[in-house]
Amino acid sequence: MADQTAVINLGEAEGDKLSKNAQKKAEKQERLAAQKANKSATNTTKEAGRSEAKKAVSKPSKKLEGVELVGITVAREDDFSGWYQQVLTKGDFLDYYDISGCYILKPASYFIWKKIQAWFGDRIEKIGVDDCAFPLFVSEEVLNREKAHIEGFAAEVAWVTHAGNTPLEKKIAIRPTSETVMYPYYAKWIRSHRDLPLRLNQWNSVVRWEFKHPQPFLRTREFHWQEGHTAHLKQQDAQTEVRQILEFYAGVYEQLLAVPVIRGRKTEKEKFAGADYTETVEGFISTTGRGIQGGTSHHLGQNFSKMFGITVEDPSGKEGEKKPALNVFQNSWGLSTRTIGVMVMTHGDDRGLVVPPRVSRRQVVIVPVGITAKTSEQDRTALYEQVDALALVLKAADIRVETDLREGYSPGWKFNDWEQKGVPLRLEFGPKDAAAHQVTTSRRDIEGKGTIQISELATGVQELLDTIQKDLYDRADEKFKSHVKKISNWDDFVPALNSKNVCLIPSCLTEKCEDEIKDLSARKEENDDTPQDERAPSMGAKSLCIPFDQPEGVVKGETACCNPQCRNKAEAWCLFGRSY
Ligand code: 87F
Repeated sequence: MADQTAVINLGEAEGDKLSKNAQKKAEKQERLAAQKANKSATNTTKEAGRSEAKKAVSKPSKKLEGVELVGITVAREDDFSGWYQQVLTKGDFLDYYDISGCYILKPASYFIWKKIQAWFGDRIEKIGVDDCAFPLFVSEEVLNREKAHIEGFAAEVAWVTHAGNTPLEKKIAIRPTSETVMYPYYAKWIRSHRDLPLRLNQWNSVVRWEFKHPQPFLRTREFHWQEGHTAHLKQQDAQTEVRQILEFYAGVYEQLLAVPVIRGRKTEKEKFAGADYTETVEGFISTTGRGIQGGTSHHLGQNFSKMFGITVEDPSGKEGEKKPALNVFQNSWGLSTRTIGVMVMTHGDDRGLVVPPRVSRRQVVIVPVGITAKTSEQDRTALYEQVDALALVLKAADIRVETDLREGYSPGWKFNDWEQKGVPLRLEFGPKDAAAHQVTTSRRDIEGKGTIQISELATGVQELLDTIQKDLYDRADEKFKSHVKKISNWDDFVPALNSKNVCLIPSCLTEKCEDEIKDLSARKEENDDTPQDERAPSMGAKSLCIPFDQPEGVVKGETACCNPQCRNKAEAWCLFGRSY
């Protein structure tokens, strides 16, 4: 058995001291984070045990009191990364793993990924994209065929070097992305223009051995995503698809996750090096004031088809006429489980997760209330039966409902438990509700309670879920919009960043200018040992995108570039910000 275990080495980083240090640091930070998360989980149990014991002494009661649930112990605004860790672990989305940068996606968060798969998968299928599965491994020789583009990424490639104790004749890479895995077969399969378009997608996981501080969902060494790779005869068809896919990505964020995004094009500096251009959806994390890339759709032009020899004969050639072969036009596009992290950071609060109804494993939980020591066994059973009946009505209407009839936990404990898990709507049902033919409602996203008549249960609940979905989006959208500052005067730029904004500035869009802006907006006095997330408030700003939706005010060849060191004229408004 042991002999069949593969050994994985870190490729290019082997001799790279700097990377090793960075890796050590990242791993130390990760260990601390995991320890912190584990400690708070252990404390929860301990404290719960203590308070349970206290209760038993001070208030003897026939009814078994539930253990006290210890909520999120740090405020979102005080310690955002501590808050994020607790919200994920206590909300049952994720657990830490003994390999730094790798995490377990528990059913509640994986359910969201499945919803994204269904929504996006349905749409790409309709436009003619098919799913498939290519191998996880790629030989060194094939990986290096993409040398120019892989160069910047080489240090992140993980390698398998052994089978058990036996060194492999040739080390094998684990895919960091599948261009090099797939494109040799595109060259083999595409023989004629009649084989086009070829449009394939994979739902898989890839490995990138990052040295930066890992963060669940946002930056992980293995991550789940979809990667689409298409080949077209006509450039225009490829370019149309790039935008179509981008719009689907925006739909995943906006319609499913209730997260607003800005659509735009990456600058030359920030685009994928193998692409002619990259389109992107960009999100915003309000607590840190940082932008976050949400998903990218690349037009690869003929860059890869030239490298991999993906050609067809020119269909415009007449009988017998020999025209030179045409290189196909290609796209690639990817969306990952980072989506879930952005969703959590957007909606979560000091009580825990807040999950939008459209993606929540449980949309509604019904908790029986008003049962006291005096309640007869018969009345209690009757109430529980009514609760079950309410659930059946909702299930019949395709609402994902659960009843919480657990014994030994008080209603208050159950409320907190479901709130921590982010269930969007709680229904309470007690003798008083029964008498009034109603249920009491409590939305996860706002304070206060309401009621729905039982005669209108299914429609009333569905309407409320739709309202919650919409309100979550509207609130996040308003927040994002209020943190996008249009700035033409450089002196206002860094103060705006420091006030947790992202900034639209007139920009010449050159790489040199971006480098200068990054430099000028970074505070350098910080000591380098500070963990990355604490250093973030002082990091330099990057360009996030050139929004498609351009405000008025930049006149090409007239308006000055915002960078004080730059003499160029502005090309467009470009969104800059500190970012993830
Ligand atoms: C890390 C290691 C090796 C990103 C990497 O965006 C290679 C790469 O090619 C690499 N990190 N990239 C760029 C990925 C481009 C592209 N691939 C298909 C996508 C979407 C899906």
